[in-house]
Amino acid sequence: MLKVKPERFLDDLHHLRSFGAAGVGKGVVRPAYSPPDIAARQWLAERMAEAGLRPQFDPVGSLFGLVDGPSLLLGSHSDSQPEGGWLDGALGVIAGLEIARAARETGGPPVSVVSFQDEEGRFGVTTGSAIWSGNLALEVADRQTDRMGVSFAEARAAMAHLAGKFVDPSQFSGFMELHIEQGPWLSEAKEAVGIVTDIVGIRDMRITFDGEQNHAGTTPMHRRRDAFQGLARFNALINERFRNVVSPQTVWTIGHVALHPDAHSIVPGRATFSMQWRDGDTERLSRMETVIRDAAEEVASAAGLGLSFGDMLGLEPVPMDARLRAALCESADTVAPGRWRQMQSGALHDATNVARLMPAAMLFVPSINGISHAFAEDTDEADLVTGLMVLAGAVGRGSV
Ligand code: HGY
Ligand code: MN
Ligand code: MN
Repeated sequence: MLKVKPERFLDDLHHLRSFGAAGVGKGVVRPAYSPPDIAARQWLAERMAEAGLRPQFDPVGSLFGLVDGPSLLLGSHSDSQPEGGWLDGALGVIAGLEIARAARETGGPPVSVVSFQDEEGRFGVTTGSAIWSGNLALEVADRQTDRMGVSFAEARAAMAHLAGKFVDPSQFSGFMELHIEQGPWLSEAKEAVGIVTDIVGIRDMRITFDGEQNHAGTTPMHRRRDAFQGLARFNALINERFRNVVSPQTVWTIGHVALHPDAHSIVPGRATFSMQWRDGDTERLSRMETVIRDAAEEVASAAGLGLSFGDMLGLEPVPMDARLRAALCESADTVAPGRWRQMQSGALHDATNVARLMPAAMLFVPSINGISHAFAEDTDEADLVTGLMVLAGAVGRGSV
């Protein structure tokens, strides 16, 4: 077993939270390319160098800490949601750093580390690793915009002074990512670890209804072309039509809505919103897309609204690599006997993209009350250390 140092790991994890610390509890606001995100990546690069790793930023700001020659890659991401917690992504990066450091100190196997950029999708879905893996073309990524209309190309320019070349993935023999579960199952069962069997797929696009902006006091109801009313009808229609398509695992979310001009006394002239859906079955994801496009077209035509769809971004469902998964299961059985399970991931992760390039696997630790993507996200420190130990055990087995 590699001799990792749990206190050093926890100290680094708490230090990383100081970049963008916000809200009550252990909240973080560190969206991709924000000043705290860039500062955190520069601090991580220093910690990597201190650990004897060679830091390298790629053209989109993903940060690698490399050893020379072939190695295993560990990591996750260090950007956060607009309101996030201290562990989503950060846990996997700092665990990777601690294991790479311990491996160098104690003559363990060669381990490199990565913190991918924009996993949280300010500009889409797992942007940095999607580009690195070839799942997303850089030109397509560059034209994506965030909620405020800033383009990916503009945002990544803020890291241009740090950027090097894309890292050659052929030097890595495999990728493992430790993450919080972000769901309730481990916490409810009082279990310590989940070994991921597969990660669901996702589709994500922006939809816009264009109506007629007008006075909210003088425009009779029958003359309005109210873009928000179009969105409301669309939402009711897809909820109704999905009934015959979805499974209990399927989820869909309209998480961002922008009304123009966004004022109490103006009939909205435009409604732009995010439409995201996730499932473990590609066929079902496609059937849902048909429902969405048909419903939007029907609503637009019935209400006299303009309609446009943005680029549809997506990732396919992926199974985790059997060999790496078996190493994680063996390690979990040693570190936390009787307190672990195998489970599907309903959240997306960089491992989905990296699986295109090399064998990839993941493990989870519990999220207290199943909460994340919120300031209240947290995990008992004993569980964080258990996750570190299980990952270190799998790396140290030699079979990976
Ligand atoms: O949205 C996701 O599943 C991930 O946390 N970015
Ligand atoms: Mn994450
Ligand atoms: Mn997340």
